[in-house]
Amino acid sequence: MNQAASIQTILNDPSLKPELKAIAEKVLDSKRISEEEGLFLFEEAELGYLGALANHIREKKHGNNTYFNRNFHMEPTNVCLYTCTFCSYSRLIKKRDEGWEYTMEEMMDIVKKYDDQPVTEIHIVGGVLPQYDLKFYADLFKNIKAHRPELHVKALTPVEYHYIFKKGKVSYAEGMKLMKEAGLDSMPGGGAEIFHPEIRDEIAGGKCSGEEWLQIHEEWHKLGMRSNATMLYGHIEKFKHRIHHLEQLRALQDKTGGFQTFIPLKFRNQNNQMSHVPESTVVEDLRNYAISRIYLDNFDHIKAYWPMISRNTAQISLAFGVNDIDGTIDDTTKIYSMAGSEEQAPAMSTMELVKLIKDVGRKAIERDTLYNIQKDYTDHVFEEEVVYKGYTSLPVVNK
Ligand code: V47
Ligand code: SF4
Repeated sequence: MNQAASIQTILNDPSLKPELKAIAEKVLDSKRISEEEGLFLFEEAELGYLGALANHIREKKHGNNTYFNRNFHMEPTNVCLYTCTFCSYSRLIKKRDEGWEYTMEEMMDIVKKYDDQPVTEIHIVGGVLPQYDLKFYADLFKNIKAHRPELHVKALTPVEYHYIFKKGKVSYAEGMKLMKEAGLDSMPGGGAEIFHPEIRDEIAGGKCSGEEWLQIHEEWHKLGMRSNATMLYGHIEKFKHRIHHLEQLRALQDKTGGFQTFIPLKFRNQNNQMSHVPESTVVEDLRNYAISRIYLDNFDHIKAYWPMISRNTAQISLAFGVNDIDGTIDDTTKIYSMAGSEEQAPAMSTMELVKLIKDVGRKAIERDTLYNIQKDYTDHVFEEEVVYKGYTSLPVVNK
C-alpha cells in the first residue's frame, strides 16, 4: 500500500518549512534526528508530512509486513500499593475486598484454560502487593514452565521487580538472573509512563523512578534477554517530556540493543483521578505514532495496542509507522475497558485480525514473541470468508 505521500513529493513542496525539509532529507538518507528536531516535529509538523516520513521508514524496515501474535493476559491482582493517578484499574489496599487477588492455584487454573488453544505467549501484569514477592513469582514462572514449557512467559515490569527485589534484598542484577532461571522469557513494556520527574512525580503514585525503570531493563538486556518499552501520553505531559522519554529509550537501546518494540499508550480518562483531563485526538495519536517511528531509529517495531485505541485507529496507524498490532487477545485484560476504551471485552479472532490488516493492503504475519514468523496469511482463506464471499464485513467470531 502507499496511501501516504512519498517523501519526494513532500520535498518538492515549495511551501515546506526549511526545518521540516532538513528533517525529511535526513530520513531519506537514513540519518538520525536530534532532540531539537524531534521537538520541532511535535510542535510544527502536520499529519500528512509525518505519515510520509514514518511510512517510508516502516516500509524500508518491514515492507508491508504487519505482525500479530496469539497471546492471553493474566492479571494476578487489581489491588495495588501504589496510587497512580491515571490508573482506573487498581483498588487501594483499604478497598481490597472490591478487587481480586488470585492464589497460585487460581493462576494455574487460568493457564490451564488455554491448554487446547494455540497461544504462544502469556502476558502477566497487575497490581503490586506484599504477598506477591520474589519467591511467589519465581514459583509461578516455574509452575507455568513445568506445565507448558513452550509457552513464552512475558511478565511483570520494573514496577513489580523494583518492589520485590528491594523486599527480597537482592540487587537488580541478581534479581533479574533469578527471574531468568525461574523461566521468565521477556519483559513487557509497562510501568514506563513518562520518565521525566516533573511529570512522573505527579502521576506515578510513588512507584519506581524513570532511572530505575531503565536500570532494570538494562540488567535484563545484559543477560541477553529482550523487552518492550511503552510511553503513556496525552495527559499532563508536554511535548518536551515525550521527547525526553523517547531520548532515554533511544540511548539505552544504543547501549544494549535489547528492546524489541515500542508501544505508545494513549491515556484513557474514565474512572480515574485524572478524568478531568481530556483525551488526545485521533490525529494526535497518529502524529505520536509517526514521530515515535521517526525518532526511535534503533527500534525494530512500533506497536499499536488495539484494545486501547480501538481497532479502527489501529488499522489507520499502519500508515503512520506502526507494523505490529499485538495479539488475538481474549477478554483477559481489564486495564483498558476499566479506563474507558471502546473495547469493553477485547477479543479479536485471527480471522478478524488478518482481515483488518489485509483490508489496508498490508501482509498479515503471525509471529511469536521474539518475532520468529509462525505463519504468513497472504494466501490464506478462512472458511468463513468463502461462505461470506461478497459481503463487506465478516461475522464476529471470538474464538
Ligand atoms: O504501565 C494504565 C497503562 C500499562 C491507563 O509490552 C493506562 O507488549 C492508558 O504496558 N490509560 C500496562 N493507559 C500495559 C502495558 C502493555 C500493554 C500491551 C502490550 C505490552 C507489551 C505492554 O497500561 C501501564 C500504564 O502505562 N495504563 N492505566 C489508562 N487509564
Ligand atoms: Fe498500581 Fe500499576 Fe495501577 Fe500504578 S498503574 S496503581 S502501579 S496497578
